[in-house]
Amino acid sequence: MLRPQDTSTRERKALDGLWDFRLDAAGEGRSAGWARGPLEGATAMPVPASYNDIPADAAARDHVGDAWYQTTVRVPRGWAGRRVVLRFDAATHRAVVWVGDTEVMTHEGGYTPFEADVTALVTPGDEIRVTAVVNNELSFQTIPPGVVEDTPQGRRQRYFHDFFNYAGLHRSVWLYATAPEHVTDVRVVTDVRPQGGAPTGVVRYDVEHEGGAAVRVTLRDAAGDVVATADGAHGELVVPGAHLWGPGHGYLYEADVELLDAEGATLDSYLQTVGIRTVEVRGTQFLINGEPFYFTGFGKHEDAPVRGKGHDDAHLVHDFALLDWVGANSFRTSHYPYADEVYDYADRQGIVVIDEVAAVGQNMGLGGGIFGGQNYVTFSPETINDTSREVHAQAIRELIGRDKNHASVVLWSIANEPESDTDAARAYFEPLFALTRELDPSRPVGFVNVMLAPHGRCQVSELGDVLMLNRYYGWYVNTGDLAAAEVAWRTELEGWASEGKPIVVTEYGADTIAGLHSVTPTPWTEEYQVEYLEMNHRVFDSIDAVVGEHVWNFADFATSSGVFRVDGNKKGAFTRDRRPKAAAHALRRRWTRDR
Ligand code: GCB
Repeated sequence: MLRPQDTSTRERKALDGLWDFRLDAAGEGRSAGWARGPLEGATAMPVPASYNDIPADAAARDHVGDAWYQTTVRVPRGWAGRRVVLRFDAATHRAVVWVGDTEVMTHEGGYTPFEADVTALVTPGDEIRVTAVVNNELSFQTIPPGVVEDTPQGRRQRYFHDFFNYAGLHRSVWLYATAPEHVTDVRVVTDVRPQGGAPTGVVRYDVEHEGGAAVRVTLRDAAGDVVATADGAHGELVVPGAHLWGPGHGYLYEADVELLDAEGATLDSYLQTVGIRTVEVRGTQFLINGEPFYFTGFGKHEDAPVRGKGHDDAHLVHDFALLDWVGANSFRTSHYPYADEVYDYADRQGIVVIDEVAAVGQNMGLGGGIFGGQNYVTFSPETINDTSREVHAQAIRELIGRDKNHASVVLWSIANEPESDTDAARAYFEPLFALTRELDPSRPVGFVNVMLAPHGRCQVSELGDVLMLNRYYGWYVNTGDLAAAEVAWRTELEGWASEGKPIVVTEYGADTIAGLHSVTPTPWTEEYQVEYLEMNHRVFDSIDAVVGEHVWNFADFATSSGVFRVDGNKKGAFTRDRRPKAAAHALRRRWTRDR
């Protein structure tokens, strides 16, 4: 799906700011027609933000069900004769949207955009009322899964993943205008042909559009100079002496995708950034531009005090500054697709991204232990079933549809820690791997394996191009005994290395309360976190197939309540307010030693 843009033919207007807001715990608003007029009894709610932590009220924080958002916006007068689109960058986890009294769209899935052509419902120069009902309930047929339980005290949402179920309008809402004849999709896939000293870059493109206009694509370099042009909806742009996009080197070209009328006048212009690079798995190596790449960095979360999962450019730029400070070259969008702005900035900064779909918590063995899912079977007709898989497939389609053109994205992760040691898991995942490869043959694909399905037991890993492993030797097992942890971890990892695929350790970490200290190896102290990481690094450095280390987590983050968590998960190298723990300094020493 294309982004709202300001170009010579497109205009956009953000609907961000304070919206009217009302919780609907009783679920009466839909039948009572709350969208048909101004929301009664509404309070103010900022967009973008999670609503949970804004009102200082447990009823909002722990709300289960519908939440109503409403605003009015004036459609610019200059948009007469234009196609007008209403777009939500995300609504967690699903929404129905009305313009005036008319329902215009519904969407399932909390982390990808959706939009509707509302031209027929608006008059340029007039105001419209936009209402969205956003629902946060998770079931076995949602991604991620959960269960809503009816209790004497009310409805309670249980879920099997380790981050707070923040909800609401987490990202921007837009009204935008295009010409009636317009570009509907663009795909670019790049290649590099070595040629003497300077490589030749190749940008293959496919343009989809409405109407019969001619397509022209003009590629400009970062200085704005035209370096290649091509005509037709499908084609190739060849760039001799190309500046390659690479880790730490976010060089971007820009493709102006134009629709031209018979006289050659521009009907539509969509600007697509292009980083020319290649990604390849060869043996146990992960190659970017033909060079072995070693991932250093973190699994992250979209998580901050007050805003919850609401996107914020200040947090974005600051987090990337800290990634640079600590020497990280990459991160994983654990455990869901992040805001578009994050990938744009990663492209610009040359930060490498493992892009993950929101399939987390599909594991009742694990969820059972920590989150109370012990009465469920993971994959069964009553739990995660064919319908769930279709929802999962659609989430993969939307992830790739949205992110396929980002140079920073080098690897798709189609699940985090699902059950993977059963025939049912294998049957569930096989078609999803096939789908991902069909949708994007240009990138490797994998899923993140859990400790409960160690080497020799996992039935899904062989479907992936890269092995992604989350392991907590020295934390959840061998707690406090790093010597025993080191032996056990090395033994397991050597087993995985025998598979002949690159291994990225996508999680290793130890909860740490900033300011807690000890002279002996004591879990939860800053010293223990450092020693734990050092032990892991000794193991990684002794195994060639390990091509990456992503510490869990970049920063402390909010979770549901539980005896395992002290005001959230504390495995951050940084605190939730982004102050470094001793571990951050230790990582910095390791990751910047060659700078
Ligand atoms: C994991 C999960 C992650 C948790 C983490 C932990 O394996 O992938 O979501 O937060 O462990 O800290 O337990």
